[in-house]
Amino acid sequence: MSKKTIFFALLVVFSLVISACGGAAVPATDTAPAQGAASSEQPAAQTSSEQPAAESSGQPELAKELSVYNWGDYIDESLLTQYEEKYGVKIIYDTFASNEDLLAKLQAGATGYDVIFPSDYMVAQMIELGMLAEVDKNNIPNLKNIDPFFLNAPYDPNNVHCVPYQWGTTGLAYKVDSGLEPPTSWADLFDPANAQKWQAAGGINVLNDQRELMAAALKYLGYSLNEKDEAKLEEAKNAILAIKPYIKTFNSEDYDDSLLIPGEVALSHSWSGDAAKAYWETYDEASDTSQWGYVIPKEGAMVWQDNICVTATSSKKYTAEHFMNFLLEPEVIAAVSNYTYYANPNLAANQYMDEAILNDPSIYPPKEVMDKLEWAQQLGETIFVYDRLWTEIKSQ
Ligand code: N2P
Repeated sequence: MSKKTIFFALLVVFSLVISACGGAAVPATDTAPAQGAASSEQPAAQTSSEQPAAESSGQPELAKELSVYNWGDYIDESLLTQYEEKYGVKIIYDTFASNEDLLAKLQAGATGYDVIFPSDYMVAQMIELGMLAEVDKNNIPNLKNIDPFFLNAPYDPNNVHCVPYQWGTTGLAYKVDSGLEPPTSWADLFDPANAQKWQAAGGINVLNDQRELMAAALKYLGYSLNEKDEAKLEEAKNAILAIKPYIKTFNSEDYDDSLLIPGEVALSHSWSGDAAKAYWETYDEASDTSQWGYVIPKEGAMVWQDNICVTATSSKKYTAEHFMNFLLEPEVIAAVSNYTYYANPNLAANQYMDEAILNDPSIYPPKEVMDKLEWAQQLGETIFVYDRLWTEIKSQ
C-alpha cells in the first residue's frame, strides 16, 4: 500500500469521524501540558551497579542490566534487543496497565526498577513522594530533539526528573460494521440503553484504569475530569456501575491485540494509538476501509503525555540516562511511534515516521478537537476517594 493511498484512506475515514464529533493535524500549541494489573513479576534483584568513572572517559561504565517498567504494548521490543546488542546492557522488561498500578507496585516495595514511564499527573505525584531521581541532562543530549512545547511542563518544571516519550488522547474505538451508528458522545457508552446495544452488537471493553474510566464518566456527566467533589465522584461511580452489566472486559494492557483486532468487542474505551493500531491492522486495501474507527466524544476527553523517568531507588542512574538518550534518538523514537501509533513529541523524528501516522487526525487531533481536551492534574488526597470508588466499582 503506497503512502499516498494510506493518507487518502485516512482522510476519507477520519474526516467522517471528525465531522461526527463536531471537530475538525498537529499537536495544539496553545494548550500546555498541565502537569501529570496486569503486570507480572518483580524484576530480578539488581546484581550489578555502575562502576566508578573510568579514568579515560570520565563517565561511569554502563551497568550490565537495566530494569525497565513500561505500559503494556508501548514499544517495539526489538528496539530493546537493539540496545542490548549495541551497548551490552541486558534489559529486564516488565509492563503495567495504569499509572495507579505503577505507583502501587513501587509503593509495595518493588525497588528493582530503574526506568519507568508515568503520565503527567503521576510524575507530579511521584516527585512529591520523592520517588523520582533528578536526571543529569548532560547525559541526555537528545533532549534537544524534543518540541519545546512538550518541555518544561508544570508537572516537572525544567524537566528536572523526566523526558517526554509519547502523547495521546482517550476516546472511543468502535467497530464500523457493528450495525450501530458511530459513537459521538460518552452517552453512547454510559447511557445503559446504548451500552446494552453495544453489548448485543459484540461487547464493550473499558480501560482497566481508574483515573481514565472516572474521567470518561465525569465528562459524560458534564464535569471536569479533575473534579474533586466527592458527591460528583460518587455520581461518576454510579454511572460506571449502571453500565457494568454490559461491560465484557476491563482491559488496558493488551486490548488492541486481544480484543479490538480480532473483533472480540464492538466498542472500547480506548487510547488513541491502540485504536489507530486496530484501524491499520484491520485495514483492507482493496475496499479502502477498516473495521475500526476512533472518536473523541463531543463532551471532551483526556489528553496526556507519558514520560521516561528514573526511579529514586535506582543505583544505575547513568545507564538509565544513557537508555533514555537512546530512546530519544530520532530513528529510535520514530520506530517506537511507527509501532505503537502514538503521537511523538520528538521533532527530529518526523522524517523517519510513517506519513500516515503524521497525517492522521485521530493521532494528532486538529485544534478544534484539542480545544475540547483536558489534561489530568494531580488530585492530592482525593486519590484515596478514587481508590475507594474503584474498589467499589470492581467488586460490585
Ligand atoms: C499503550 C499504552 C498507552 C499509555 N498500550 C496511555 N497513557
